[in-house]
Amino acid sequence: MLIKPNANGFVHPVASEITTLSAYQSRRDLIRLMATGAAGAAMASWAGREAWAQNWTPPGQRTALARVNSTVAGAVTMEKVTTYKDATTYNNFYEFGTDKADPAHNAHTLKTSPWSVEIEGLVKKPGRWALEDLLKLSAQEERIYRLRCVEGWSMVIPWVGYSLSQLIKRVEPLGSAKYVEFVTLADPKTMPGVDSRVLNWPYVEGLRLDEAMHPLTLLAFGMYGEILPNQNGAPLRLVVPWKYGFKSGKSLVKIRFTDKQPVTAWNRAAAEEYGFYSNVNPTVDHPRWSQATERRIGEDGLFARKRKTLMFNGYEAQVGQLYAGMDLRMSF
Ligand SMILES: Nc1nc2c(c(=O)[nH]1)N[C@H]1C(S)=C(S)[C@@H](COP(=O)(O)O)O[C@H]1N2
Ligand SMILES: [Mo]
Repeated sequence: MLIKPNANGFVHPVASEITTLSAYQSRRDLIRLMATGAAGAAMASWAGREAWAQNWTPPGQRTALARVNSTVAGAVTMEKVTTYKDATTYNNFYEFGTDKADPAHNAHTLKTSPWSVEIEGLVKKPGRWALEDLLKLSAQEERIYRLRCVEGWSMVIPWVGYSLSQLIKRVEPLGSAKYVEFVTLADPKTMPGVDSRVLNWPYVEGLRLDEAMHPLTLLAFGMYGEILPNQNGAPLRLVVPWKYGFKSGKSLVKIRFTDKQPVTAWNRAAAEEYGFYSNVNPTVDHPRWSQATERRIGEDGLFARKRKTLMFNGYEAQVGQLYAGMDLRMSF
């Protein structure tokens, strides 16, 4: 998220460590639990490889086992995937600092096990879910989504997870439930950024129930065939590909079903700048900068050609009807 007005002032990330092999090995038990779907199986077999995280293999060059296996329309884009290094060293995760390189440097302190997610509010089956049970709830699949930040940059990332709708169906929302609120971890002991007043912690996001139920809305546990690195929102996060990146809350601890539109952290911080919907929309500018174009991370040079931003980040065919009849200038 951009606080300073210089939207296009791109700063190259400092080269910094990615999740180390030993940190990864200590989380092996989780990988085993993830080995439920085809993508999960691919993960387990990649586990022994030294260079597991350095290179993500494009679908066309994979073994049958590691084939992209998405059943959801629009879940695979044919664009060049962002390098693992860029995707794990250029992050927004303000709980670990506001600089793009901060999360990769600081997020090693995040304790992702044990972990649980509380389901509460207007549902028939509220309760606490252990991460292990969430991992087993549905087969995981790989989905290659564009992620477009409100700041004007984008990436293409192969996520691993399943549609959030699988979980929502299981907990049975009441007829009165209209919205879903997502609360993320705010632990001052492990998250140095929670001391700062840049946001009101915890970081909260929200979706309308039909948006949360849309098959493209992903509950992600991994990326690049691996468990999520801490800086990308371990052990589980949301990925809502047709909305600006900040709608995709990281390190979720609570999912609450409500009848009122949730007040989200960014909405609370600057309501004129960050609306509830925050659908990617090249025709509605942020009050301080244009949203018509974007810079793809990895293609950057100081004078890099900009890409045109697509309506709903390119997912209009899949999600456009969710907003039929709405004034997207008012409901931004
Ligand atoms: N808890 C939490 N979730 C968050 C954020 C954050 O600061 N805290 N930043 C958001 C923003 S602005 C973006 S663009 C994406 C970035 O995800 P990535 O670092 O995996 O690319 O995470 C989103 N989720
Ligand atoms: Mo963002």
